[in-house]
Amino acid sequence: MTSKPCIVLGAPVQVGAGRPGCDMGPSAFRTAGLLTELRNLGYSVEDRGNIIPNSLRDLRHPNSMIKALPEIVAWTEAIAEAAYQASGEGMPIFIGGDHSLSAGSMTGLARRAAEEGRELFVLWLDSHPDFHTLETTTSGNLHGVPMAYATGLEGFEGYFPALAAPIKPQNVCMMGIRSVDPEERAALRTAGVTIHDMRAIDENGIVALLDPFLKRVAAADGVIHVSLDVDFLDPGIAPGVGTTVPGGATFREAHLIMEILHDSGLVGSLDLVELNPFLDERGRTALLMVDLVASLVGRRVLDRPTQSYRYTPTIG
Ligand code: 4U7
Ligand code: MN
Ligand code: MN
Ligand code: MN
Repeated sequence: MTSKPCIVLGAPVQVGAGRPGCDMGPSAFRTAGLLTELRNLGYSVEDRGNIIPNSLRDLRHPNSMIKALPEIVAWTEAIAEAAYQASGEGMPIFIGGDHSLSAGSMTGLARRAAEEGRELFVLWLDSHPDFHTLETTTSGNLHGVPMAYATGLEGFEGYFPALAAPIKPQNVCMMGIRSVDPEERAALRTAGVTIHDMRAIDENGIVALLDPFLKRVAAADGVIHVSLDVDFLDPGIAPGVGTTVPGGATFREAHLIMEILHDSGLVGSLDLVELNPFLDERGRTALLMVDLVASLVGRRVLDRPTQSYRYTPTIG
């Protein structure tokens, strides 16, 4: 991992999801000890508080299913700016908030990477590809569109901010996928994104799938943005999310990804999204997400707490 400071940015956006509650996500991550955990592992940490969305513009789209377009655009603009700034100073960790926040984080990070002449790669850990365009979404929930937007699919112009540098679809690796809508399937067929669905994980294991991606990133001297949606994890271990899909990643599969990523030294930024504390059970999903971050930044299995992971929050 980087010795750069970790810069924590809250983005309590929830109108991109179908049900309310994600606006409490940033608070839950902080209560679950995200900052303490990072500091205990030797990082300097700066909590920039929560991002404030830009002011709303009157935006209407012919697809009448779309919900909260002006709000999501306002969030995307503000998050993109914050991401661009923070990525010049340290390792940004975005705490959501629903997954629409990644439209902003990826836009800002892509701009930064382009300016530095560095290739940006994305590891997308999610049960969904979030590959709808504004035309194809039928639920109208805009947490289902960020990856299509960030890779430059058509139809976002005039609504979402113009991308200084769309992310190359060949630079995107998705893992854990198990819920894809027909329109997304059609778009993904031609896009050139790497998709490792849950069956691929079952059959091959994490190492065989992740290694080739990391080798490609290293060969390109690239940097990885990790976008971790809570619903990547199996609902049995991570109930605190509005879009549970059975058959998700296990505790060890998720930790192993994080441990290997740490050793690669290639990760430059992270999204933690879709946590819905209203649906959680005594904070266990928030705690698990923080535990995964610890593995990502270098805590080894042998250094895990001996007690089963029960963090008692303290102030300060
Ligand atoms: B998430 C969905 F229909 N595809 O568009 C949609 F299945 O950020 C789900 O990955 C989107 O949780 C899920 O509403 C968005 C649905
Ligand atoms: Mn390290
Ligand atoms: Mn998602
Ligand atoms: Mn999802």
